[in-house]
Amino acid sequence: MNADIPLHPESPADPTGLAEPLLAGDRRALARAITLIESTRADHRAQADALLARLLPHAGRSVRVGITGVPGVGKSTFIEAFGLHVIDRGHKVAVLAIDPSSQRTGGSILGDKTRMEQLSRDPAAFIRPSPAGSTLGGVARRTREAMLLCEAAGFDVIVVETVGVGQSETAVADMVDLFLLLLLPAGGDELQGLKKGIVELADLVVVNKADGDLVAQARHAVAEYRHALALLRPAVPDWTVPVLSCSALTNQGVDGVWETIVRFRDAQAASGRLDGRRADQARAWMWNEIRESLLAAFTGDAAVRGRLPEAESAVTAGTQTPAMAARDLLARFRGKN
Ligand SMILES: Nc1nc2c(ncn2[C@@H]2O[C@H](COP(=O)(O)OP(=O)(O)OP(=O)(O)O)[C@@H](O)[C@H]2O)c(=O)[nH]1
Ligand SMILES: [Mg+2]
Repeated sequence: MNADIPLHPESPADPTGLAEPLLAGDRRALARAITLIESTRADHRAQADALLARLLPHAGRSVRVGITGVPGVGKSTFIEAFGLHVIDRGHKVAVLAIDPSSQRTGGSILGDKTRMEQLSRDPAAFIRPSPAGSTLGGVARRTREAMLLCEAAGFDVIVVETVGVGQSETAVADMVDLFLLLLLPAGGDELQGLKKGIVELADLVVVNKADGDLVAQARHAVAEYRHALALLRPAVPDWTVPVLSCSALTNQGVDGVWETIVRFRDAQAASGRLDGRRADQARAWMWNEIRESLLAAFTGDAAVRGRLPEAESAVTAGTQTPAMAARDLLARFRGKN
């Protein structure tokens, strides 16, 4: 069942002492373990890798749900209502966030901790803000690893949140079992400020704020999106993307969202597509790591760095083709490796 197969089947001893309490469900140990994997220090990285190798056999047993939607759609309010509902059904919920726009990170942590007040106080919940980071790849890696740690700590529903205006939603869709798009009770992608292509990533669409004066508008939006989605080729075979409505404020319809997630997840598990999707994600993650590491080594290489400004100006001046400049730089890099 676990597609995230450890690369080192013989787990080395746990140098951090965090593995045992974390496996016992200690949230403080989990928080410290996540801090460790977020660290960029080389000695921390080695400890984090050892810890992950030790914990990987215990990861994977969760429902991984990605949630996106434009600012103000009600993601935090929805996750609070959804999380409490799911806890009520006997589950443990971890909420992680991906937000590479670091200037927003600080604010969104504090905002969410207060907006998800009841959830953050629940012992069956764990809320972790987005790690700071300059590259989306780096942020995504740490969020993936945090997800594995949460699973090892016994959290069996993982929610990964992102704002639906950048590139981060693809990164989230690439790490979850189900991707949920939260919409406002209004029509049109442009109207909602959604990036083109984001609707295509969704396994489930939910129109939020279907309450009060907005009920009729929400019904209209549901019909419109059902129609629009019927014209798209389904991303997952045998799955027509459902368009539901709910009110995160009154809780109405939140149970239906969870039921649909369970239905999707059960069908995917039964057909073997869940394992297939996770295996594909694990493979893609490995290649991302390779690309990022190679690029970091390349740009950090002294011989390359010394030559880069010259190469760039030759290319921009048109005196050398980009392909030739790249080959020359790569040859310098390889000469050292
Ligand atoms: N009427 C109504 N208002 C809602 C509902 N859900 C959220 N809101 C309100 O919408 C506003 C934004 O909600 P948030 O949960 O902060 O939205 P968000 O998507 O997390 O926003 P960002 O964190 O800025 O991306 C708040 O004032 C909420 O009270 C809902 O179901 N019905
Ligand atoms: Mg929010």
